[in-house]
Amino acid sequence: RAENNTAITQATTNPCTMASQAKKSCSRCLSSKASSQDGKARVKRVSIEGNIAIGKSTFARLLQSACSDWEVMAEPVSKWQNIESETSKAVDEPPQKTVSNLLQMMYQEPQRWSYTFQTYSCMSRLRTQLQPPPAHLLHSEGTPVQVYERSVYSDRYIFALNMFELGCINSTEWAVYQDWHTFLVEQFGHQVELEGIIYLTAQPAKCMERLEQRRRSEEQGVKLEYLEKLHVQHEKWLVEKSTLTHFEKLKQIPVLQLDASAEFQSDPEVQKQFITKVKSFFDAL
Ligand code: UDP
Ligand code: D5M
Ligand code: MG
Repeated sequence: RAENNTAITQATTNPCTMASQAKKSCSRCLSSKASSQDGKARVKRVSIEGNIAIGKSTFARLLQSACSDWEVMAEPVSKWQNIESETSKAVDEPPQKTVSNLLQMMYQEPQRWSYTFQTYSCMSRLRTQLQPPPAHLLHSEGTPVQVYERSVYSDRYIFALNMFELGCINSTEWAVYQDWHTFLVEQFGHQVELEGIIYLTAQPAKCMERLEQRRRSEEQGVKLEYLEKLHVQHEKWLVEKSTLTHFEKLKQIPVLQLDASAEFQSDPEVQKQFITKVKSFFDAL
């Protein structure tokens, strides 16, 4: 147990952004594609994947402000940090409210809480991926895209798999997890499919630097070794394609790899390059 615990706890000058300061589709985002009657089917779905603290949320905000045809759904970290439960001791007494922080519980006692965490994070990602696109995307004349910060796929093929390999999820939990994950993803079918993945890459040391800079209290014990393991999982899944996956279309999904080690948060030039690449990627999906 101690060993397992250690493993874990050890606006710019770009044309898109300028146009979107008024949150309109910029001319470069208006594609020649005719506005289909079935707007919902036309909205592309793309996830942003990458290691902890690589800059996914920062990148997501950049996309959100770059073009009104792009709608970003953030990862619900605050939900995992604030789980409300109610207990009543007697019928005539008001229920007592308790708030627990599942993210912290998982980092502090991974063998006890990793499986529970996976059930909750996957459920919240399913919920996010099942949300219908906002109306303005349905009526867009450009290339409307719904962008998610991570997905039900990274939950399984990055985190849950890693937890299993570290021994924080036992083989029974892993079998149960895989069974319900496959069942749910297959049941929801097209509704949770992705058309593309943006993979942000950087060396784990860079992620460590950013993680320390962010100072999220639950992650204070995270070690470089853990980020290195997650990095390998991402590479196996998205670059080498050697991860054994269970959904037919997952291996064929186009992946746009971007080098996130550059200071894209503050460098308008890098932002401009990123947006240009993302736009071409979205147009080609
Ligand atoms: N960050 C940075 N430069 C960048 C991108 C991000 O310094 O080019 C910082 C950001 O301000 C934050 C930390 O890196 O303090 C982690 O970023 P974020 O929360 O976006 O990462 P995520 O965990 O969502 O991938
Ligand atoms: O990810 C938010 C935080 O949540 C970070 O500490 C990783 C953790 N996380 C996210 N999904 C999972 C799963 N499925 N298992 C375990 N831990 C997870 P960030 O990269 O900071 O946006
Ligand atoms: Mg984030």
